[in-house]
Amino acid sequence: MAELEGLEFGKSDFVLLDEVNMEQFMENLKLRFEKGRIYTFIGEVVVSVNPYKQMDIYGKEAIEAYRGRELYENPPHLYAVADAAYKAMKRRAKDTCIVISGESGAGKTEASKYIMQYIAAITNPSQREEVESVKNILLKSNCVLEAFGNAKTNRNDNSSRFGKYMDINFNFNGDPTGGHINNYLLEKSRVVQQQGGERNFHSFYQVLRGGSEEMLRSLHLQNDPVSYVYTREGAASVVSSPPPVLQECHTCQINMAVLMGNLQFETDTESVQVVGLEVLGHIAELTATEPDAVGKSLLYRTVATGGGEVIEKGHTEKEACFGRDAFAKALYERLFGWIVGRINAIIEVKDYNPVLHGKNTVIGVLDIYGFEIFDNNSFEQFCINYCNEKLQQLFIELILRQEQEEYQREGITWQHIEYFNNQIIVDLVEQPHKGIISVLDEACLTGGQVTDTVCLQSMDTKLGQHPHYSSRKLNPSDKTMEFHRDFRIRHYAGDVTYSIEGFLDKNKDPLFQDFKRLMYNSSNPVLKEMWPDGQLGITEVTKRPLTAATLFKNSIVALVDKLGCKEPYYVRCIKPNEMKSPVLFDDARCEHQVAYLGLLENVRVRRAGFAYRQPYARFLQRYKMTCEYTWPNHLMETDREAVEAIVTHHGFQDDVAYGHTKLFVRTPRSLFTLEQERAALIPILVLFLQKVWRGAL
Ligand code: AD9
Ligand code: MG
Repeated sequence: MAELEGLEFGKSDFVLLDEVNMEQFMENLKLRFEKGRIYTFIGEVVVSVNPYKQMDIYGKEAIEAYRGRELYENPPHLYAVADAAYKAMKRRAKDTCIVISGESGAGKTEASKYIMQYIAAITNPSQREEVESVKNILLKSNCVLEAFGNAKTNRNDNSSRFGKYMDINFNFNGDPTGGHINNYLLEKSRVVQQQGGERNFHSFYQVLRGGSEEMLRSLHLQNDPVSYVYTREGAASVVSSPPPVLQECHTCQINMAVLMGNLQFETDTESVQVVGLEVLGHIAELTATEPDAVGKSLLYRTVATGGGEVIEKGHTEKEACFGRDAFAKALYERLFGWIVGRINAIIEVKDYNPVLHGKNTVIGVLDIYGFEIFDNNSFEQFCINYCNEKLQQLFIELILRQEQEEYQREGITWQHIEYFNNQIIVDLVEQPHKGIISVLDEACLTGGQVTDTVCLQSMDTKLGQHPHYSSRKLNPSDKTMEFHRDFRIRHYAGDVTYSIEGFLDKNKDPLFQDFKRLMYNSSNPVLKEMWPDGQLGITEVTKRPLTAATLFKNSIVALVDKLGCKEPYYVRCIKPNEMKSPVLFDDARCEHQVAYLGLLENVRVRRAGFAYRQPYARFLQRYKMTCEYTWPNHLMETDREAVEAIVTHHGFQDDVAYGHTKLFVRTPRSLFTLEQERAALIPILVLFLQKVWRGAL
């Protein structure tokens, strides 16, 4: 446990609190924040409070101080966790992961960048060129992904609007050999619409404001976001620290094609027409297609009749607008996926031969959108909050439940610690046939007649009794039924009311095949590559694609499985206030986060628990040289007795418990003493053995 700082900075590990209760926890957290100590341990977990100002704690000196050290040798820091994850990976050939959680604006993305920088700084001491280049790409990919995937929201000027999980692969030397990025659910609805005070993705403004005149001219763009419907909303708001201007790249071409929000439609007596043929021409040029073809895909859709006949059906004005927006969103989403794919293709580990190169180990870093409660919460918040429920469940599973179960299994006296298990909410969302996603999917499959409101009624019928679900009660004679448009989930982090409007459309996420075909037929090879499904003829498109919610659920289940088989390290981020102020500690807001993150329970489990455990035989093998009763062999009946002899010999018998098969050590310090002694003895032992070999003894 870290005790290296003076007490005027508070306790650097919550485990050291005199009493574990909310009052003391908050007092300590606040004191440390006010003293500029933004990190505090709970054992190996780091609790971080967003300082909202630049801190001078991430430089080269800090990196050196944490490099290769034990967790409790230095004050709490992200670097300590990063180093612990790295050491476990290198010394014990374990795959590890660092899970960074907390609500929007709590500092997850910044933390993930510092962790990546630390890992980059401590690896490859011999500066091998190919390793340096992998590191470079891993670090720089952040900047590109943030440009395309982050946006200003009302909570955070640089909010991640996608989830990111990055695996870094290491060779037996502990040097990075490559990596892989998984991205989760980009909030593409932002491309066409933003809430008041928010902006579209950074990339748009970077190109419009930062693109050279020549580039903008070639893209038929003006350097003013107010000129475009899709960027108008956020054009006025200035972000305090503008992200770096994007380099000119051919993706801008595609990027800008989504500025087709400026295309409008009008209905004359006969049919719907595109207003602004000039814009249409530009879009055709940018997407390397023909203006007529673009116009046609915007105004008509090809459908197969029951008899197998293929006909063209004209859109209504509303349908045309809907189709245009869906196309713009899909263009951007595919572009984003393509960029991630390109990065992966470059950083992917190639030609790795485990026989030649040893075991390939991995550190995963997860930075995924935090829990969100907005004034108006929609399908995206529903998905994001479900994801946070899943991650909380993993935390409970790994840190709270498994830990307690092991004590029970090993027969260690243990006072069970109560915590809220959010599995019930996870089930509410994802349970087959019964959960919300399943009801949504069913409604989407039923076809056109089912509206959002009808779907909500179906949810009420199925889930009305669930303790974490509520909605206005159904009453057919109730004239207010029409206004019955939202439902509420009692999440582990608080109650969120979701407006059902748009849920079905967003879940179905329809995109007319005509757009896909248009893009597949583009003479721009990059675009073509992004739209392979455009080659299907209309009669071949029979299978219903999976819905957005189901796709998301599947990806999150896979993510949790991936994390679950790694040794986890946690960073729990807290947002001190809503003002982005470096001096304000909003007690109520902070306490709420501490409560829902389960930090008090975490301290209790940790405090009652044991930091370290090892089977008797392994412990004995490693430390028998440190005790005269066990070296070179012991004469006791069991390994356990021999281990007891070592522990007593070193005087930390009060710091351990003896399980059925393992020794449990409460504080790492005891073990540290043993390790030091062992390290000091090894050279003497080597000398001794050399003499034996040489026959000198
Ligand atoms: V979201 O879920 O993506 O909306 P994050 O990722 O949790 O959110 P982020 O890391 O983007 O939050 O932090 C928000 C802002 O807080 C940053 O843009 C910084 O201005 C500020 N911040 C966060 N951490 C630090 C830090 N360690 N030092 C200085 C920080 N500023
Ligand atoms: Mg973020």
